[in-house]
Amino acid sequence: MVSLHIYFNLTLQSTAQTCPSTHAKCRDGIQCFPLQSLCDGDTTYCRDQSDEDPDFCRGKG
Ligand SMILES: [Ca+2]
Repeated sequence: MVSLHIYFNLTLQSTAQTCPSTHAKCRDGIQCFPLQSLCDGDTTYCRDQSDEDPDFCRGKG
């Protein structure tokens, strides 16, 4: 399990990328989500659902 964890971290780093200006990066640092998907209840774009973070989305909409 330890080796899997290391592999996962290396994969995160090697696939790190910038997002288009119309997108923001999910908290996992890999996926990008369209800004219009922020706090819309749809978790399609971020596996970690960071675009639906309750603390961030509270007070929006
Ligand atoms: Ca969303």
